[in-house]
Amino acid sequence: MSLKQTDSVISGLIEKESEYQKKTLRLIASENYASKAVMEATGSILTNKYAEGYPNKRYYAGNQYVDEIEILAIERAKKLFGVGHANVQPHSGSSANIAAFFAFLEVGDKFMGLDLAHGGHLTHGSHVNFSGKWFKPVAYSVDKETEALDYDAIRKMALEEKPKLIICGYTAYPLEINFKAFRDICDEVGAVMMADISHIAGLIAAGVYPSPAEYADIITTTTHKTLRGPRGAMMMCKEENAKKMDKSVFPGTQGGPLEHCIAAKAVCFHEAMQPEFKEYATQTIKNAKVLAEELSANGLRVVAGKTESHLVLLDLTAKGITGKDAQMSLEEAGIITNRNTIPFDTRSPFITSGLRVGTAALTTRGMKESEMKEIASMLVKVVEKPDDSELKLRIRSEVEELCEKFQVYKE
Ligand code: DSN
Repeated sequence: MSLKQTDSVISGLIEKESEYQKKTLRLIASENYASKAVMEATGSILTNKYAEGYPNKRYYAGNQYVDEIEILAIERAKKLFGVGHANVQPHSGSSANIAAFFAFLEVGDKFMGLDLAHGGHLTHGSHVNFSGKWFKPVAYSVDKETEALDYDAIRKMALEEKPKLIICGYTAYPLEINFKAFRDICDEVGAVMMADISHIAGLIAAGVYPSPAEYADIITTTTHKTLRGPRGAMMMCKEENAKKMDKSVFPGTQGGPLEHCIAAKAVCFHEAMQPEFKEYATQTIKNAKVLAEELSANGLRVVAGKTESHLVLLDLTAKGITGKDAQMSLEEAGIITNRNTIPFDTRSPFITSGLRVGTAALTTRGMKESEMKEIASMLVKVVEKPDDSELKLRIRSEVEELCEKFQVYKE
């Protein structure tokens, strides 16, 4: 029986969400639209299979085809990112980071990560997360003036603190990361270098953003952000760390792998090797640059003054509106964003002074520079008059018109 016949309530809600995704502008930097092929694999019969263990070393019988699929996913990941070893089983970015910690650290060990308010992730040492509860985090920050990473200051902190591991790779940092500088710091203090490339994985795969492959001891990433695959994650490392990393995923922190997601990851890696993917990634960065310039020209302060990636972080302080209120007003106008702390934010992570916007999903829809200009203008109008209901209604219909021209899933 179809979903509609079995459960018309869920089916109806999915239909509504589908319409909503079509008719709104998705500027959430961590979101994208997976291809129909990726979604077909995700929704396949592979969800029926238990496959604890690794290819050719399973704890269950009947994995002949599942092994072939997982091996393909691993080999494609290795080729795509130029790494010695890959593990495609982590269920999520947080799961991958938990496994990375347990591969290299003991509970209570000290590590360094970027402050959450400065663009780091919860799993990079937040006190409400396993990383801050079970380990000893020391947070580095961006420079107060430039709002960029200050590698000298990070080095100085590392020399003083002597962490066992240093994380680079962030969720709200718009500039390029100097992975070589992190390697040098890690070598000097004897720390493990962990790169969490969740946000920038697609840009790295396409060769339009620097890669940590030759420098990092361990790399974690989600597969659904700029990489445009299924919701999930993966880990990569040099061959010498392969056993340690694999053991930490299974049996260390996970049980049965989600083979339907692993098949979808394999499809996504195949797609990411195609020339069109490089075009998409190149355009994603071009679009973000135009968006940053236009927002800035329209009076919004762009954190760090620019972007070199897919995301732009905005400081709304001068506009007298919080990130939370801006996010809500924009949502009413059909522009979907997320509030975000800015470096040295005086507001809580629930309220925030900033807004994070990204261009990956818009670029997947086929939007280019001229649409970015249009969107920047709409966004600024709403931020300047968040309570103007008529304006929000007008913008919403402009948004729908624009979305109509850029269908994601053509029938
Ligand atoms: N929640 C993701 C993001 O939006 O950046 C990170 O896990």
